Amino acid sequence: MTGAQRLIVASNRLPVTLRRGHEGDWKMERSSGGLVTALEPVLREQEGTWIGWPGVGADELPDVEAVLERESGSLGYRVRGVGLTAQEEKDFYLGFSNQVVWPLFHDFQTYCNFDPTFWRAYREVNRRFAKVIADESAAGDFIWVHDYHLMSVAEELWQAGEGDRKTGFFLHIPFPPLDLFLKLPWRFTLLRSLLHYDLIGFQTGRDRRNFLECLRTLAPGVELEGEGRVVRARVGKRTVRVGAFPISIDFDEFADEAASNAVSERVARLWSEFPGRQIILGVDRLDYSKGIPHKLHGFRLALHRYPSLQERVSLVQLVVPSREDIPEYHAIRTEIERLVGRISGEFTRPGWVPIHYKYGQWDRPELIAHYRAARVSLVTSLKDGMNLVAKEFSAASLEADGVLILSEYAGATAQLQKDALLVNPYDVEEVAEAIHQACNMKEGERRKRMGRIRDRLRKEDIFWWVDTFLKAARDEDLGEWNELEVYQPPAPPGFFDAVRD
Ligand code: GDG
Repeated sequence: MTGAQRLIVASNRLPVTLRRGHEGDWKMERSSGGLVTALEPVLREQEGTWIGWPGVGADELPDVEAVLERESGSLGYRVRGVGLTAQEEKDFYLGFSNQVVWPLFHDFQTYCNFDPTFWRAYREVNRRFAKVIADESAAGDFIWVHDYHLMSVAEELWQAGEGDRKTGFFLHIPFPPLDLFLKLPWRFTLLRSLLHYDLIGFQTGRDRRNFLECLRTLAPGVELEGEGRVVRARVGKRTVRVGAFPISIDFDEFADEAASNAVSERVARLWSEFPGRQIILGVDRLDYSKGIPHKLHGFRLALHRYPSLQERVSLVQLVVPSREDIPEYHAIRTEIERLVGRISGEFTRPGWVPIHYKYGQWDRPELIAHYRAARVSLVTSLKDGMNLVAKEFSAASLEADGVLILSEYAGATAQLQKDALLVNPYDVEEVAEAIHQACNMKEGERRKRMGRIRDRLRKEDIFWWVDTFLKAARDEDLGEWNELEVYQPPAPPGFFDAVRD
């Protein structure tokens, strides 16, 4: 990006949340996380702005603007709020975003509620975001829009006569295959909306392939040019870049924190709670896409098939509350708790509990202590944009002796396929086998595999991700973007030779 260009970031949530205190004053909480850590320095350097919902109603926004303005000083970049009415929170956020796009894009078509009111609210809120962006930016600024809540913002900007901004969009969740995308009543409009961005970024080659397949089928005459990580799609007179950029974490920060005294003390405490036992760890938001019941079924089968695991390993499953107002999230919680009860009833003995299920939220040192104390991390997502938990566990595995069991449907699989133990979470026997293999893996092999995972993640961290995306937006020549890994489950060697003549 050249000197005069500024970076404007838009995401559903701002990195600061405001709540009214008892005396009617505004209390502000800053959220952390890899994305914020990576974007803040760029925003400071470019005198940029972050635009998003600060967690307040549309009617409260005028009050809040002054607080945000003040806060901008201490943050080193501007923050601008977009307010949502209670109805919009229902229809735009819980409705279209989380009961249409989220389930559909994670292949849960039967959980979708295609209510047209949700769609109208989505367009309206996207329009409002576009207005604030227009107000905050000038021609030539680069607008980086994040995630599935805001897919129509660039089109709204253009409709408002502000189409001279350069825009990029990054989808943090998967993009669905054609047959699923076709279920969406607003499929053409949404696809066209995305084409208003100059760069569309996905997590993996899988998502990019799905998107391009939708484009080829639904936008006749589209021409694709190039191969590899970033390609060009021409539709009529418009050319759009389409790329795959696997998001990551601040690896060094995680590793340093894992080595800190605060974390080391907690690790010692955890180990003393599980004397002589291996911890298998699950950390998931309570979401049907994370495959928590599948993980529990796999663990149960492993205990049955391999009795030597009993009393030797415990599954610690941390579940973080999420979207509690949506019925499917209640149902999945009930199912998980029923399964945990069943497995505990079947296997628990004096002095050993097979599953430690915890529902809540943990501060960062406690979370990192769990990562570091665990021998195995078990990720069984049924579909996942990336899955940062897998990367955080690996960064915290300081002695490089942890084993990562990873669902082949997590985006992280494309990068980590050689060294993680991959499972199809629908294959309960495969999950059980992987658990057995991980718990019995010799130290040398564990170190080799985890060492390579850590080397890779140290290089391809969150700062690499930001740089890569911004470079893909501005590079004239896309020639150097040739490499792209995709994951395809390999058939055993010679498997199809046995097909009859
Ligand atoms: C979406 C996509 C994609 C969780 N519990 C606690 C806590 N966490 C933090 C973890 C991790 C994050 O939340 C979860 O990230 P994931 O990537 O696993 O999953 P989603 O929330 O579904 O995120 C996903 C991601 O966006 C980024 O693009 O990878 O595929 O679905 O960072 O550490 N943090 C703390 N306490 C907790 O209790 N402190």
